[in-house]
Amino acid sequence: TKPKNYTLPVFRFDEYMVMKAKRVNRALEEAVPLQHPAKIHESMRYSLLAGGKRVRPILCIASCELVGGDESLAMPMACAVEMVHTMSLIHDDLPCMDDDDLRRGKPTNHKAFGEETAVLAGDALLSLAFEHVAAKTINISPARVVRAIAELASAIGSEGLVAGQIVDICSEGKQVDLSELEYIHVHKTAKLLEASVVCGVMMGGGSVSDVERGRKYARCIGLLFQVVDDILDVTKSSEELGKTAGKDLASDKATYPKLMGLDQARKFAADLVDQAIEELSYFDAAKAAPLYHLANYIANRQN
Ligand code: GRG
Repeated sequence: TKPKNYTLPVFRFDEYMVMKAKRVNRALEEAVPLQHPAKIHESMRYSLLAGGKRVRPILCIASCELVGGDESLAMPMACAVEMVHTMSLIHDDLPCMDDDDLRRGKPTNHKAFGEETAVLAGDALLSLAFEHVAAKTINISPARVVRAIAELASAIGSEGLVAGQIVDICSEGKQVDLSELEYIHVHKTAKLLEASVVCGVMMGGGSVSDVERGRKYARCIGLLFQVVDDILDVTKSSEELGKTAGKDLASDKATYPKLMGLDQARKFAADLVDQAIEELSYFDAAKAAPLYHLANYIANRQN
């Protein structure tokens, strides 16, 4: 039993995020040196080192620490999930996909380097992600590393991100119901967040049940991430327009607020946070603190 005057140690989440993001940025910088051929490496670095919240690598590290692993065990995998995330953004922005001009506050990769280079930079980052995990992970059994690599690969391919993207593309201009919307988001967004957590637990030496508990937590925050994105789209554009109905309530794109109403979408988000936090109750509270705060951070983020 705890002494009467016992209080949980204060966890400084903001400091944790800044510190982890700095270390991830340093590791990413080292992982992609500016070497020959300069054009492709400049293009890879341009998008990879362009900022971003680094939610996925920090989730990976926090999940490794959740089961008692040191940050260094998860760092190669943390870099890999950010490389995959960045390449998916580069390809998503291409003229043949979303045709976007801006990303992370800068011109998109194809605007800065041209389409051919942007496609290749994405391909090279995807390939480097797997090379990096396989070559740089030390002090972890090869069987564990192979399991994590399989987990990451399955989150990306035709049962993961690519599946979400193709269903999203095919649904353009059509009526999308809640179950199809959920399919798109689970695959486009939640799968990589799930792999970040699951691979982090694996790198930290977690048991099979630790992995499955981590997965349940990640599934909640993965969906939460997108519900919040949809809510932000509505509320932000409402603020910008000074109107009550935002851009996405008026546009054709299916979103949670559009399909279930803003209040219900907010309630859905709150339920997902509660569920995510519930999944952490089995773990040591101090070790689970970063993941607890990360769930709240995802729920309350403003961008
Ligand atoms: C993965 C092989 C492969 C191909 C790509 C284009 C594509 C297939 C998939 C699209 C995936 C996509 C762009 C999903 C959206 C994910 C998302 C919520 C992005 C925003 O993430 P944040 O807010 O962004 O974490 P920052 O910039 O902070 O990292």
